[in-house]
Order: sequence, then C-alpha cells, then structure tokens
Amino acid sequence: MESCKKEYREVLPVPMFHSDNNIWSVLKNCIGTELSKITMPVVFNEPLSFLQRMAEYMEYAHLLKTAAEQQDPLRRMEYVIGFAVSALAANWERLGKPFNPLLGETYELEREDFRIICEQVSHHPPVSAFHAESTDWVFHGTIHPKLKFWGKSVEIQPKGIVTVEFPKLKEGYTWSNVTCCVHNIIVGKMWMEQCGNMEITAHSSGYRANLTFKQARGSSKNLHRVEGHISDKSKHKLVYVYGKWTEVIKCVDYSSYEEYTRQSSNNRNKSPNDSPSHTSRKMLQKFNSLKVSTFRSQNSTQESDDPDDPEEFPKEDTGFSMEIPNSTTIWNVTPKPPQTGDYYQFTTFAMSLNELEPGMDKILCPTDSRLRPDIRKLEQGDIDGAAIEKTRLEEKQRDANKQRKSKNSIQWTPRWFIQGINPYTNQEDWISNGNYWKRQYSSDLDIF
Ligand code: CLR
Repeated sequence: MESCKKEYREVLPVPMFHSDNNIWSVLKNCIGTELSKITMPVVFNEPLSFLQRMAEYMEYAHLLKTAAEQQDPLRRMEYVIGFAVSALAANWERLGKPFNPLLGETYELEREDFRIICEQVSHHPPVSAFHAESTDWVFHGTIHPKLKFWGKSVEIQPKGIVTVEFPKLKEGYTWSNVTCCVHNIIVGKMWMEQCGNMEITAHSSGYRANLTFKQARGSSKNLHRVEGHISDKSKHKLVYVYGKWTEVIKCVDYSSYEEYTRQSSNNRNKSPNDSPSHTSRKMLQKFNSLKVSTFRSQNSTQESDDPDDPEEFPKEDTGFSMEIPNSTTIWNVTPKPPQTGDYYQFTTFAMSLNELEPGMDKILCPTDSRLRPDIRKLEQGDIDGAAIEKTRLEEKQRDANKQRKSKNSIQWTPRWFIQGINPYTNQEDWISNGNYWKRQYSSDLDIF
C-alpha cells in the first residue's frame, strides 16, 4: 500500500562546500600508494563511507525481483545484466572520495524489499564484503579497490567477485566489476568513465554475457557506451545488449540486430537520394545544426556546421544506435534530483544513506557508518570538525592495531563474514555468517 511506504530524506542537511583545492597537490605524494593509505583533506571527501557507497549497488534492486519472476533463463540473464550495469549508474560525476572504512566498521540498510549488511573485513589491503537478501534473491560480494596512477589519470580496479543467487531456482550468476578511470587529476576538469569487459556467467544454464564498457577516447560517440551479447554454451550469440551505463540498457534478439545492421549498411551503400534513411539523416543533421548554431552564437563567432563533423553528428545508422526495432528496455536511470550539484552529485537514494532514522539509535550496531562522527560533521558542513574527528579516528585505529600486535598477534577477526571459497568460481571470497540480523551486538566494540 502506497500510504504505508516509509519516507526517506531527499536532501542532506546543508549544501556542500565547493573547494578550489587542487587534488594533484595531494596525490603527487601518493604515487604507488594503496587507496586506503592515502590521507586526503576532508574537502575532497563526500559524506559517505565506502561501505555506504557499496550499498548503492542496491538502488535498482527491483531488477533482481523482476529477474526472479522470469520463466525463461535467457530473460533472467537480461535482468541480471540490467542490474549489474545499473549498479554503476550512481558513480557518474561523483568525484568526491568516500571515507575509508575503519577496520570492523559495518553498514546496514533495510528497505521494503531487501536488506544489506556490509563490513570492512581488512584494512591493509582494504577489503569490503557485503551480503544482501530478499525473499527471491541473494546478492553478495567482496570488493578490494586497487589504484593505479597513469600520469594524468587514475584507474581504480574493484577486484573481487559479486554473486547473484535465486535460491528457489537453484541458480547462481557471478561477475567482476569493470575498471573506473578518473581523468584530469593534474589539470583540467576531472571526469570519470567505466571501462573494460564484464563477463557475467549463469552457472546453471551456461549462458554467458560479454559486455564491453567503451572508452570515449576524445569522441562523444562512445561516451558511457555499453555493448555486448549473451551467448549459450556452444558460443551461439542469442541476444544483443546495448545502452549506456549512465542511462539505459536494452536487449534485442541477435537476429534482429543482424538484420538491422545489414539494412543500415545497405542504405549507406545505396545512392544517397533514394534511401529513406538518408532523408531522415538529412533532417536530423539540419535539426542538430540548428541547435549547434544557436548554442554557438552565444559563445563564439566561429560557425562551422560541417555535417561530417563526427562530434556533432554521430551517425544514427551504425550498430550503436539506441533504436533497434524489437528491443526491450531492461533498465532506465532515475534522474538525479535538481539540487544534486550542491550535494556532491548524489542521487536521491544516496541522499538517504547516512540518515539516522527515528528509533535507529537504539538498535543500530555500534560500528555502523552512520555513527561515524567525521562523516556526520562533514554532512553538517563542519569541515574543520570533520578533519579533527577523521584524524582522531585514524589514530585510534592505529593504536588498536599496535595493541593487537603487542598482544602477540591476536589477529582481528571480522564479526559478520568468514573467509571462504566462492562455490561458483572457486576463488577466495568473504561469506556472510548469517548472524548480523539477530542484532546481538557486543558493546565492547569501540572503533569510533
Ligand atoms: C566504482 C564502481 C566499483 C567500485 C568502486 C570502487 C572504488 C571507487 C569507485 C567505485 C568510484 C570512484 C571512487 C573509487 C574510490 C575513489 C574514487 C569513489 C565505486 C573517487 C572518485 C576518488 C578519486 C580520487 C583519486 C584521484 C584518488 O564497482
């Protein structure tokens, strides 16, 4: 029932402080350092912990429910792909650094249709584990972000596997996330893209999805593009998948895609004047040049409306078109709220993640990210206070670590996850021990 739906906050308590500090002045001293060892001034932070950032994978969790409802395993795969790509959408334009979780920090999120628990299971190297569940599905994984400097850009590889399971169907899917590239860290406007290949394996049906996240490489044509296919055990391509990780994912049966590319290349070879697609292309070019010239007349005197300019006129009849007949839209992005620019480019979902909902203080685990004083202070706009708290917490963590070492290597053991082997991939993974939601938290856990 609509009226029973809980409401969450849609904006942070205060707008962010826009700093003009140069991130490079900090980073140049950190080349070759682990992400968790880089201490950056809080003005470069966003008021969320990396554990909360992981919980953002859940924004489009309804796609997993839709997947579980499909009778045909091929359709299920399509929705799992939609979920895997949609989980990355919140990253676009988010250039604030989330807070490094402290060892033993946790984050829980309970919503109408799912719940998730995240824990920082290792500090050096930083490893975060999560386990989400609902009535129809389980989604869990381990993320170990690895940083690489490439001169003007930084590459972040989220190492580790994520798994989706449909217990009633006895099905499992696994994949690894793609690399995130942050450009222009020295000069210019920073921006990011997701790039590389994502291979999603459906372990019972044998279907496999191969997706490529394209690099823009200076042209807007491939910006944010995702493209790929689903194939069966004998490597037959069954479905063509296309879209943008910031916007939309569509699927179409492979034969329709092939028919479509055949037709458009025929049209290109025909005499330009009798092809219908030529007429529509002409119209599109005209339309685009109108837009471009009105925009330019405000900004400069230069008027070059060369119709072959690839940046202004991406050819709509390549295989990258967003309009292949017979396609189904699997996922569409929820637009960011209008005030996002003053709130770290957060989505509405992200705005709610650090909210202390009424009554929560009594039941929350004492290690929950919402109780971190530095994040709370930054959220409230107290940058100096946040910086002081952040330093204090980091020192406290170092002291606790030293103490453990002096007590003859009594190692830290995570509370809610156990190191194990992923049954689908046989790779190392962290598996939930199922105890968190019993809500029996020992009060001797003092990490903040
Ligand atoms: C991208 C999606 C992956 C998981 C993941 C891991 C690390 C995150 C990254 C995501 C997004 C970008 C990120 C990064 C850690 C630091 C970096 C938040 C969520 C920000 C933009 C800070 C960049 C500052 C550098 C210049 C050091 O599945």
